[in-house]
Amino acid sequence: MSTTHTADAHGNGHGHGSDDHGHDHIHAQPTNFLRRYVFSEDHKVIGIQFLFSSLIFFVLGGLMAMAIRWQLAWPWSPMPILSQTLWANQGYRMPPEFYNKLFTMHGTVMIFFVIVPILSGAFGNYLIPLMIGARDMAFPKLNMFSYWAMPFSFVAILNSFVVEGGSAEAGWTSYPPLSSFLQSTVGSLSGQTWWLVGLLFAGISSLMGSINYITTIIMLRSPGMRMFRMPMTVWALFITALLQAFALPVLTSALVMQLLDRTIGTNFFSPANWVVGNGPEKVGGGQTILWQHLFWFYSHPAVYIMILPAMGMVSDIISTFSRKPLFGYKPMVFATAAIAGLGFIVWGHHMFQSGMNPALGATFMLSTMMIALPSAIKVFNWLGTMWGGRVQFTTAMLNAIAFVAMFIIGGLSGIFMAATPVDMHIHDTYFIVAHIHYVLFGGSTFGVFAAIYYWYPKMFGRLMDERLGKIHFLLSFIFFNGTFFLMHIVGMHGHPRRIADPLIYGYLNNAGITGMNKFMTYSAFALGLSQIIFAWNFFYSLVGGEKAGPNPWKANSLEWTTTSPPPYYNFETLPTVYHPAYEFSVPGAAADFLPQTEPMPADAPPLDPVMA
Ligand code: HEM
Ligand SMILES: [Cu+2]
Repeated sequence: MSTTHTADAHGNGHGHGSDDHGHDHIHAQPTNFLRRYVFSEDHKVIGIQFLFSSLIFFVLGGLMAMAIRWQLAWPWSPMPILSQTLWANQGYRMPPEFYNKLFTMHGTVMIFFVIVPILSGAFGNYLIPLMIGARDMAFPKLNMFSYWAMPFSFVAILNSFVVEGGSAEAGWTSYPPLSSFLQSTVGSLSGQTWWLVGLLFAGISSLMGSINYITTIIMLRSPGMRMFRMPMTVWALFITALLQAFALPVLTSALVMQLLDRTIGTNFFSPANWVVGNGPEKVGGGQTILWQHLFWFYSHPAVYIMILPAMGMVSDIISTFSRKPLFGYKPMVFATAAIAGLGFIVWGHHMFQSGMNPALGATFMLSTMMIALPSAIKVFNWLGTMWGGRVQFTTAMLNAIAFVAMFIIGGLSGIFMAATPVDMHIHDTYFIVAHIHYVLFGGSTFGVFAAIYYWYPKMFGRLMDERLGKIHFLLSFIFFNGTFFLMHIVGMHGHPRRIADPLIYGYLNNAGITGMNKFMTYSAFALGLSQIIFAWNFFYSLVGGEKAGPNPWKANSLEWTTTSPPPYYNFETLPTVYHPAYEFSVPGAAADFLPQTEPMPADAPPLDPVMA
């Protein structure tokens, strides 16, 4: 790393500084509106573009969830708005295949258009250069393309709703033959093709992003920012980018293969001698199970793509608001890497029921259960960080604590599913839906809320309202559990997942299922409505929030050493880093925190070797 980090920033950033080293010169900020806010190459603007796009899709996915819940509580009764506009000539009743579209698109949107882009796209872009002391990503143009690949996928996914036959309805996992035979379902007309195209573009976007993150973190750290001084957020985003880069090509190939099966008549996933409907006999020769292997080889690692960044961000938030160093920083890094590594060899646990060799099933069971170890390390380290700390219950902290608590529940139900004999019983029931949501909503989504409340002042220069934030948190937490906890129980009773009308099963009529379904639906509506408080707080604070100043939470990492929002070039001079980001309550320090840019006081005890 160069010594030119003292290159002076020319006032408003015009002109080039003493730029003998690529990453340290300051480009002039474009003055043209389009180049500045639309086709921007600034990682911060791109991060915020991802943030807004994902929040819009969050609303869309949430509305679909409400429709799903309505149907489950009052099967076939008319739904507000939808029945009047779409099904007037069908007796105002939702057609059953529409239910299939709902859960398919709800899952697809929430995973590929909300959680992945918000964690990696929004926070990855926004935070990585700021936290490692860089002026931008390594490849700003590529970064711009990574955002602008998304509108193609937005168009493809939204368009799938209006094409003949409507959107895909083979589930977000899109198993053949439902997905690959044009005649198999209504939604397997062009809706499924649009689904594949949408995912392809989302994948291209992710891949460009991850190349940028990996290169940036390896190449552009500011002087003194050793790898083991990086905040956990950066570590988690780094490891996630590696996961993306290794796993995504496999999904991309599988998507292309399914696209070819559907369009030019290849037979990668079509077995021999199949007849669908009145169609001709399929020539076939392919394997439907092959799709499952390829899909889960990506999508199991992808579940960590959907939670590791949140784990990283929550680690930093918990340390800041406990005013204590993160307990066991290095073990935390290694646990993250271990989870990612193990994540690659366990995909078969999604296929226990596909008729695999029991020896293979046992292997996948054991390797899956091993993930409990690094996960437990993380949980204990979060608890250890809070233990004995002077905990400040800010909104961000409350959401972070909820993340930990809900991740514990989601992790425990994961162990049930990992055990092949138990999975026989709960496979494809609401137990699975409970698990998904404890991890993805209770975990990742509360992590996202924590991150938004925490970094909002950095992004927009103003604080969100804490009182509204706490009300939003409390209502979300209560109604989240009201919505999803009972799903474990109805699942144990055998309530199938992905079924529009559970009451066609006699055994479910007698088990109190209807009452529980109604309770969950009321909670879900309340959960959805609670988000209005969040939306209000978010938008109102943009103009009316209290001014934040550079470091409202008195945190140590580099992004807090620059203004809020940061200038175009991030830092006046590239910061020099002297220690990890967790030096809270250092004996001898003037304040209870010590920014990474300030050397340790002379009389401070040496850093704990596990920490340094
Ligand atoms: C108000 C919030 C939400 C509610 C009420 C809700 C409700 C539901 C329900 C009832 C199902 C099961 C559909 C069925 O099996 O027939 C489902 C499936 C699913 N949800 Fe959600 N959900 C919510 C938020 C989320 C979030 C935030 C995520 C991810 C970040 C998510 C991801 C999924 C996934 C992946 C599935 C599986 C879809 C499938 O089986 O193909 N959901 N949701
Ligand atoms: Cu998995």
